[in-house]
Amino acid sequence: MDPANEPVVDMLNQIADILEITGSDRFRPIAYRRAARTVEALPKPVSEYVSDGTVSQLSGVGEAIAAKITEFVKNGRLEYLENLRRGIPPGLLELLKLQDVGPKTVGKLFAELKITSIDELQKACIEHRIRGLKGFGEKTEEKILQSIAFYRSSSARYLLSDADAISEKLVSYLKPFSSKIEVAGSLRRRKETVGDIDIIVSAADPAKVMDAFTGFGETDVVLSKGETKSSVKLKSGMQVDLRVVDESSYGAALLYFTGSKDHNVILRTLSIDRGFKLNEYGLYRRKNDSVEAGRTEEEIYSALGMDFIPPELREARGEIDAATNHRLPVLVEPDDIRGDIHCHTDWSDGSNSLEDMVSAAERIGYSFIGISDHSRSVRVANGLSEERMVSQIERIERLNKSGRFRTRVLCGSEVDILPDGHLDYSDRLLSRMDYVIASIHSKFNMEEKEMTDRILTAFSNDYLTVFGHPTAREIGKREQIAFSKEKVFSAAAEKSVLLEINGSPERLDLNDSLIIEASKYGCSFIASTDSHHTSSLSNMRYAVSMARRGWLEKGKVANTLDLSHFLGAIGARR
Ligand code: DGT
Ligand code: CA
Ligand code: CA
Ligand code: ZN
Repeated sequence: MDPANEPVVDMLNQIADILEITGSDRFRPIAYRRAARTVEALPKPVSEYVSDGTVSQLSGVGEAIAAKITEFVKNGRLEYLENLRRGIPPGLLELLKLQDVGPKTVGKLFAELKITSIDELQKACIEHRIRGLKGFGEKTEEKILQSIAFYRSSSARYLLSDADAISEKLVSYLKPFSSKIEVAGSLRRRKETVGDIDIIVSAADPAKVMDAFTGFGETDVVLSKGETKSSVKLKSGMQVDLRVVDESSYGAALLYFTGSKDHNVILRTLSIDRGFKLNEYGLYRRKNDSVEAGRTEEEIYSALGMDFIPPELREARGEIDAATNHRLPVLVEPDDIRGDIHCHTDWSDGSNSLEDMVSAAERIGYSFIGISDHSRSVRVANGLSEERMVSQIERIERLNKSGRFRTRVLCGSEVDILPDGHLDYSDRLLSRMDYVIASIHSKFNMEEKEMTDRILTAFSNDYLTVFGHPTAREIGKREQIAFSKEKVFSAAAEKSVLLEINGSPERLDLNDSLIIEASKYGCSFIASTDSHHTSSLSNMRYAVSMARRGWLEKGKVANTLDLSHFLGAIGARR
């Protein structure tokens, strides 16, 4: 989605949510959601359609909704929505953030039990008052309690991509005041979610940096302001800590505040064993307190007899031993990636045409791009019937023959793994594709044994190339599906099914710890973006971050191969 359209999409969906909660109308919520989907898929900011007066001609956007979009774009607010919001208790909208709790459920909980907040809902579950409602049972109470626990454990953290966006803005804003500046903390380690942002700066005039920092346009509250450390809370709710340090201590501070805490603890102990003392100011000889190192991280690691440890590995998972024995992996890098084979186009639920997608891939410099639209069962995503799939295959063959693009177009599909484990297309059709990504998009709640069988059945299809977003989790929204890691990962290794590292910011699936686990079974991986828009092709960096946190070298990531070897690698599976 064009980022400028996000507030408009949220606004339309929120109107639909409130209308559905109050149950005042059956059809208007559907209309608002349809309009939201249209705006989501627009190739440019909706404000441009407002300016040239074409907004009411967009599909699913009638005069009434067009007027609301126009008011919202012009004023940044919408009177109608504000009235709707005033008409319900504010806590009801937060209830919607719980997994498996939709507007109809919220409406019912409010109408029948007067529940207006997560706390009240929790209490009602514990007191078994939910099971008395029509259509609800003991199971529902358990599930709601789980959703509440999950929501509370994840809501205080932010997506890596959101933290990236704001920190990049902040760093370039502070750069003119700094001689050195870098992001530290979990964000520098590329952790999948970030609690707060940490920034380290050296500057000729520290007071000036601090003033600039606390005056940043997106600051909501200044939590503290000092000579060496300040903290602010941004309008998005995110907290940022800024530390100004002397250049002679810059490396030591960066090392300390990059963490992780567990990594630091081991480093400090090891420093003591070697006759040093390590803190955020430097590495000192214990016998006379003289400075051994501090300007750069490299210098400190090297004084301790270690190779430089990439931030993504600093999680106390054996990296310190590996660095001491000069056995750190040579991690895969963004530049190693030669292509992306998980991309959707407007043939299914993507926003851009096939040709636009290919030309965006060509601009990145990829040698190949794979088109993998949804299969027929995914109706909400406009999945391709077998006939449409055949015409897409033929279209791609013609496109390759035409020589219009230097980037080779591969034709695949993201095929649903149906509840019984069968794939959503006939083998005859699958045999005509360059590759097949098989993913789960339905019945996420199966018990572990049933889900494991479902996946293993899918793996028994020889056309399957990639297991897409293997755990199906969405960060903060949907938990991982349950399956036996041992059975699924060993089957993937045996049948040479590639495990996807999906770089879509809310998925990051597999994540670092599962990559490490799967590696123990000898699995190979493929990094991809699951792009629904040309602009999301750049999310490859998140897939690479997860791969790096998962200790992967380039040799374990299939799409670092050049085209002919890559074709060999996926063709070998036929
Ligand atoms: P987060 O913000 O929860 O995503 O995770 P971090 O790792 O960014 O943690 P944060 O912001 O609390 O602190 C940044 C780094 O500072 C942390 O990774 C290690 C270092 N640090 C903070 N407090 C301590 C501490 O008490 N002991 C040690 N050894 N290191 C600390
Ligand atoms: Ca942090
Ligand atoms: Ca912090
Ligand atoms: Zn998918």
